[in-house]
Amino acid sequence: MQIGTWNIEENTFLKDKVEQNGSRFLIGNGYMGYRGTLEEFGKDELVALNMAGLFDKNGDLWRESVNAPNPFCVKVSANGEVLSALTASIGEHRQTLDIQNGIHSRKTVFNASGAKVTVEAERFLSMKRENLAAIKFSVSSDTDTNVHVSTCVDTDIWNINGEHFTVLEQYSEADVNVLKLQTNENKTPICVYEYIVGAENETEVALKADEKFEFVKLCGIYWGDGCEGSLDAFKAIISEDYATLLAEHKAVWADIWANSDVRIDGDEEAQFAIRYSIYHLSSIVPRNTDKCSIPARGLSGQVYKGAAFWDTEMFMMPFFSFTDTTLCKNLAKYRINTIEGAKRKAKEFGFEGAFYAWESQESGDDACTLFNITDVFTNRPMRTHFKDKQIHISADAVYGLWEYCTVSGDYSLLFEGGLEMMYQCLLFFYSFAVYKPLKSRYEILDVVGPDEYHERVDNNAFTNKMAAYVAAAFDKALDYVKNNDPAFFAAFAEKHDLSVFDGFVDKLYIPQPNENGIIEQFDGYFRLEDISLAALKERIIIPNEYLGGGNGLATTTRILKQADVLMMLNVFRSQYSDEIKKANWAYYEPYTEHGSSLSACAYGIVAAGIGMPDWAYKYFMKTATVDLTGDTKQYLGSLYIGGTHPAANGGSWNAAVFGFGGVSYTDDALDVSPKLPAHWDKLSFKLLWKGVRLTVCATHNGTTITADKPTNGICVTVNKEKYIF
Ligand code: IFM
Repeated sequence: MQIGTWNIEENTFLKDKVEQNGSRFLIGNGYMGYRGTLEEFGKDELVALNMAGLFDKNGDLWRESVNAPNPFCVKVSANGEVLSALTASIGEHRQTLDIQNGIHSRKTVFNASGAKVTVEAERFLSMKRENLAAIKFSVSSDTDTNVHVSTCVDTDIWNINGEHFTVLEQYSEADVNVLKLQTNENKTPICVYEYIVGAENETEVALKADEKFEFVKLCGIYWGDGCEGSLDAFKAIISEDYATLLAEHKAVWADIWANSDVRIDGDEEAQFAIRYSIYHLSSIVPRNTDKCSIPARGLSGQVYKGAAFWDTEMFMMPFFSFTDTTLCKNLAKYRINTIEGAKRKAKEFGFEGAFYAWESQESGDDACTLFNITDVFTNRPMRTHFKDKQIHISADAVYGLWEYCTVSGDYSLLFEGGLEMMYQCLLFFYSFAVYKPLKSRYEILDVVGPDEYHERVDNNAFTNKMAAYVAAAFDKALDYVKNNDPAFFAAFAEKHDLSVFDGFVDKLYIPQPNENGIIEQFDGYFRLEDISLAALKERIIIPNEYLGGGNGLATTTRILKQADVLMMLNVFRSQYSDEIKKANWAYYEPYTEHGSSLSACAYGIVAAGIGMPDWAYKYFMKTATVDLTGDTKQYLGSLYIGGTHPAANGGSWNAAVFGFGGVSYTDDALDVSPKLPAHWDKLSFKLLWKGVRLTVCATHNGTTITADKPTNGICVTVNKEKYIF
């Protein structure tokens, strides 16, 4: 694969890369994502138009996001020979993703019965009109050739857990082919429209040498309430020509880059990697709704059921809160909108308040099953405790909301269910915690922390610290509401007995550094077998065997799947000294498998802060190139987990900006203390802080910050010194 300034390119066709390239060359517009497959491919090549926020359950199979019919299906044959990259002889091949403009293109020259037949295609999912999928397709040949081109909206598509729609109607109306479907479980309508300019669904062309046959296809995809009046909406779209639709799509991308680009001078590889991460985040974030969040595998398919995890709040939302307040607010609102599901879950497990879904779909009910992994030895489902014990999810949801308020300075969500949501989450932690009278403290027992290999542990440092965060954030939110809307506060205090939390946070046990400065990941961690990762791996009998849970090889050892204490030191980086960070980094790093793409960024950010630029760079690049190299676990047990890695994409922005950019903040002050790797000449990025867009430009000689409007006295410091604009 070649990497250019703004694009990636594959110059040979390799069958065994089809699956990986499907994720690498993904395009998306937040409403839908389309995998980077070729037009002649089908379900065996994992073609998917994955819909954001639309879910379906087939029988007893896992409930997952819906893949819509494939609008980009085009098949070509020349002189009777099928031109497919999978079977035909190929002279030249190029597949390109232009990340500046969100455009996928391909050019393949086939050797077909003595003729060289060139197939070219360019496609995009419109950023301007979220229902539009557009493709321009052409065929040319060096000799006179009879070509047959066939295009359709393919309903025979890839699904992981069974089929999700039935076709109700198919007809044509005024040059538009109409396809009406509905999902199986909730009977949600889906409408797909196809409009072709310059061809029919089946076209025979007697192609003259060096002539080009070209057509454009515009498809409209709508679901749910969006189907209402959608044919008229689609007709308005197709009244514009392809060039206009493409130009307006590119204009939106230009705005996205203007507000979010990170510039790294002196390191082309890092420059591309950070932009590629931003490209992915921007392609998959819901743009016009607060009814869904970002799935853990983005819009690259149905892996992880299309559900949102803590990945959104803890890894991706920082990017959005500092670059696009509207998008970030929608993500925060999504958790408020799904609180009823979280309350049902708390009740189901015997607690009060709101226990958010580990795998959250549209209602907030948990899509995670109690048996989430299949054991490779027995082929039986394994009991895992992600759903019932990974309780930090409720604190992560609060973190997303409260950090949005802090960074944007917009507290309106508190009055739109946000304060209630924070209260319900605090109530959940309060009801979950156990008071130990002999120790005079609350403890949080029997949980799973970020490191999923160690289940049912007591006093996981990250979880306890996050619970304390919820209490502190709730207090601040209450203060804000009290000061700004006393009547709202009075009604809230009337409804809820706030005194129940008295003393909770003061008596909540937060694991502290020991005499060596190390914070124990959970009670008893230090007593586990001290083994190296390499030695543990030698014990593996079957590749992909699951290392955690009841019988996993890592369970009785100190080997951890992903950053846990380091995640805590990253999130609360201003609360711990460099000495503590150094000691814990050195202690935990050798034990960390980085078996999750969520792990590397925490190590990178902390390393940058404590003056370990080489390590920081290594972990930054690891996180920023995850979807470029495709170098991640594809299976957990026998569960397929391939696709894109939005949390790592967010993690790379965090590592660049919080790590090398040295950005940290408190409720009312922002500090920028850059620590650039030696080989970088310059790092510059945008930060939307309290409604003012700042441009930070850091070199080895100093840092400048400019603002796009009067700052009204917002407090910004550089290396902790007051910065005057
Ligand atoms: O949320 C993560 C989790 O921390 C590790 N396993 C994969 C999940 C989805 O990315």
